[in-house]
Amino acid sequence: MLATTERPRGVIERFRAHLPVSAATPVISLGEGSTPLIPSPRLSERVGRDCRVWVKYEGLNPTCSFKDRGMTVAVSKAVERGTAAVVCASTGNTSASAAAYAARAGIRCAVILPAGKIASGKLVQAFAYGATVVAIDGNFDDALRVVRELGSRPDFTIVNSINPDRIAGQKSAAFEIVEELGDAPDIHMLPVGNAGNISAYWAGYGEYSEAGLAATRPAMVGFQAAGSAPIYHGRVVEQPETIASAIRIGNPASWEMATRAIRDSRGAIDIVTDDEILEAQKWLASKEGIFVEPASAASIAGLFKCCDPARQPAYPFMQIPEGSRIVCTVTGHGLKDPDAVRFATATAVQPTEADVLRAIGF
Ligand code: AN7
Repeated sequence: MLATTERPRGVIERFRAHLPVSAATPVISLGEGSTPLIPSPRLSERVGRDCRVWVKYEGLNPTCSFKDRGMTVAVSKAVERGTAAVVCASTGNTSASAAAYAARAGIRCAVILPAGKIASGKLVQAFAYGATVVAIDGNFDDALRVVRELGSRPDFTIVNSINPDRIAGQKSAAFEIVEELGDAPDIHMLPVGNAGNISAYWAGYGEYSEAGLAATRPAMVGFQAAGSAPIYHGRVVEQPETIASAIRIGNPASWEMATRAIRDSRGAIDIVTDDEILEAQKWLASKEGIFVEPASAASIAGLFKCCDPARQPAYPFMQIPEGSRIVCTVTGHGLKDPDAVRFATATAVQPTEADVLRAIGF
C-alpha cells in the first residue's frame, strides 16, 4: 500500500514485481498511475439498492489518459531492446502517450491516425511531444493494419495494445483498486474500443487473486458505442461511427481476450448511444465534478442503463444486486475533446455589477 507520505513513483517502480521488467530495464516514466479512486455519492444514490460507486479517474495520468500505464512499460522495454522508433495507430490517446514517452526516452515516434477523426487536444499533444504524425485516408482499423505491417521491420516497435507490455502495464489499475478497497469490487464497468483495457483489468484482478491479495474478482462489464459495437454484435463493423472518437473501432485487436474476460468473470458487453454518452458526460461533470471525454462517459452511461428499470441491459442480473461495490473507470480527461462538449456558451454583458448580477440570475 502507498504510504501517505510517499510520492507516487510511477507504474514500474510501484508494481515492479508484477511487470516484465528486470534490473537491466531502463525505467522510462512520467510518474503515471496512482490515480484517484473517487467515492461518488450522487452516482451511488442514483444506482440505489445500497450500492457504492467509485470512479477511477484515469484522466489524471501524465498525458491525461490510462494509456500511460501501459506505455511506460512498452517504451521502457523497447529502449531495453535498442529500438530506434516506436510506432502506433491511434484514435488519439495512444498516440499522445506514445509521443510523450518516446520524447522522454529520446527515441523517435511515428503515429498513424485516421485523418480528421482525432480529438483536437490529442492531436495537439502528438505534435507538442514531437511525434511524426501521418494521417491516412481510412479509419483506425486501416491504420492498425498498416502498423502491423510496419512492425515486422526490425527497427520499429509497435506500441499498440497488441504489444503485451502495454497490457502488462495496464493491469496496474486493477492492482491499485484492490489495494485501495482492500478487495476487488463486485462489478467493474469500463468503455471498450480495442478491448485491451478490459482484458488488462481482468488479468490484473486475476493475478492479485491468485497471489492471495484479493478474495474475489469482479464481473467485467464493458460498454461500446452503439455505432461501433463489433463485440456486442459479434461481427466486424466496417464503418464505425460515434461521437466518442476514442472508441470508434470496428475490429478490436483484443477481441478474443476481452470475450474471455467477459465470459470468465460472468460479466457482459452492452451498448450506449451517443446521446446517452453525452448526457452521462454532462451529468458526471455537473453532479460529481469529474470531467471526462465522451468515450470515458460510456462507462457511466452504461451504469445508468443498468439501473434503469425501463431498459433491458445485457448485464445478466438485469438489476444490479443489492449492496454491490461498483467501480467505473473513466479513461480520459474531458479537455482532450473540447469540441464534443455540448454545454451552454456565455453571452457577453456590460462590465457593471448590475448587469453581471442580472446575468447570474440572483
Ligand atoms: C479515452 O488511443 O484505441 O478498449 O488508439 O482513448 O483498451 O481500446 C483508445 C482507446 C477507452 C478504449 N477510452 O480502450 C487509441 C485507442 C479512451 C480511449 C478506450 C480508448 P481499449
